[in-house]
Amino acid sequence: MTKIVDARVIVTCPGRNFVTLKLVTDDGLTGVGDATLNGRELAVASYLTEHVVPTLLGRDATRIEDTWQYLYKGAYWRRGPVTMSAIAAVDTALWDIAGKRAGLPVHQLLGGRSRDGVTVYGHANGADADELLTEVGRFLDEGYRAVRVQCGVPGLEKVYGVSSAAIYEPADAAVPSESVWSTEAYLDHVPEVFRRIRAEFGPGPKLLHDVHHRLTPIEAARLGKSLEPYALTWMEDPVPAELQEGFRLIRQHTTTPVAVGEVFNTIWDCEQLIREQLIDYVRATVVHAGGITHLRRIFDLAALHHVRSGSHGATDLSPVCMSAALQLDISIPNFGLQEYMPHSAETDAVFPHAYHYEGGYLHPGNEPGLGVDIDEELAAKYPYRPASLPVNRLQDGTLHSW
Ligand code: GCO
Ligand code: MG
Repeated sequence: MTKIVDARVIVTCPGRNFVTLKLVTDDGLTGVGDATLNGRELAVASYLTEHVVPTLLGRDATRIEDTWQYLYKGAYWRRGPVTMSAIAAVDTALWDIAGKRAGLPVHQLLGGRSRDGVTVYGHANGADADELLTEVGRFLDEGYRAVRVQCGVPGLEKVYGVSSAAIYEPADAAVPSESVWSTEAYLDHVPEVFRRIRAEFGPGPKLLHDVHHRLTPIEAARLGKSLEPYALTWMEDPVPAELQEGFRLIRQHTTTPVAVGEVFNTIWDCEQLIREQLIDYVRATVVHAGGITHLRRIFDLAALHHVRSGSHGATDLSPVCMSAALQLDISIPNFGLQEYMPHSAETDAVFPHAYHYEGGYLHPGNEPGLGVDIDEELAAKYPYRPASLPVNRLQDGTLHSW
């Protein structure tokens, strides 16, 4: 038995907000877990501080599964992003400790490497197709094999995923900023953008596109069909996914592969999607889907149904989450792709990590545990700043999905 003797919840804002749990054991090991929920950070911090930390002190740090069950079943109120991010932070920190105790990287505890490196996709975006083409070219020159492509739409001032900032940051204001959306303008524009990209770069690069939950199933079916000639690797979040059977309609109409899952918190959010083979990639993440223990369960179910992983890896997930995701990515049999948006230099300094990018791949490194830490002294220099995700309205003012 190795007791947890300290548990600290660290909120820091090195350019953007992150919540991190750090556990300390009586034999002097430490473990970290990401608990960041973009725009709702303090809810998870408080859930951890007020309700979870008191139950952790004195617990056996080697009982990872039991602790997961204790926090999930013990709360009585199951699921939801706040609960599952808090559980994820504890679970991730315990895996980190387990790896350090064994002197092995966590992927060795998960069965070892199934591949040499983790193929990642980068984000190319442009205000118009010309700018976008230059960006796609830049990513391919940097060795990326897969690129997510987002383009401005004529007539719309702001579009999800399109920004001139070096570090993409949608949580841009304390009170949500607003943008205006037109499905008609979007559906009219996107196929031409992909036609130009394929014409310029040929069939080689994997191309992805994020719809960000903005369409209905029949609209998504139309988009998927119109993109078939350009052989996308995936069309992401075509519709909001609360109604899992809504994906059947998309499936009946198009062979464009579908990816979904960045807002999922448990296996129950995608059980039908996976079981009925309504999707091709499940994009749940360590931090929002209950940690390494639960995400592994989701990926194992997915493997039975020809669904591959495609984990979310936006900059609002900390390097702690990325380190944990890479341990899974490198080890599971049904890995697909990993999203990768480099963090700012300030963030990287607060979270020193072993993973590194090379030629289209991320490599988790071979440090014992997750291979990441938080510099608490440096973190303390960046106090929390309120920041919210934007909202989106139709042209008549109706609130739409962002
Ligand atoms: C992605 C995502 C993100 C989210 C963000 C919300 O595919 O990378 O859609 O950009 O919008 O993580 O906090
Ligand atoms: Mg997305």
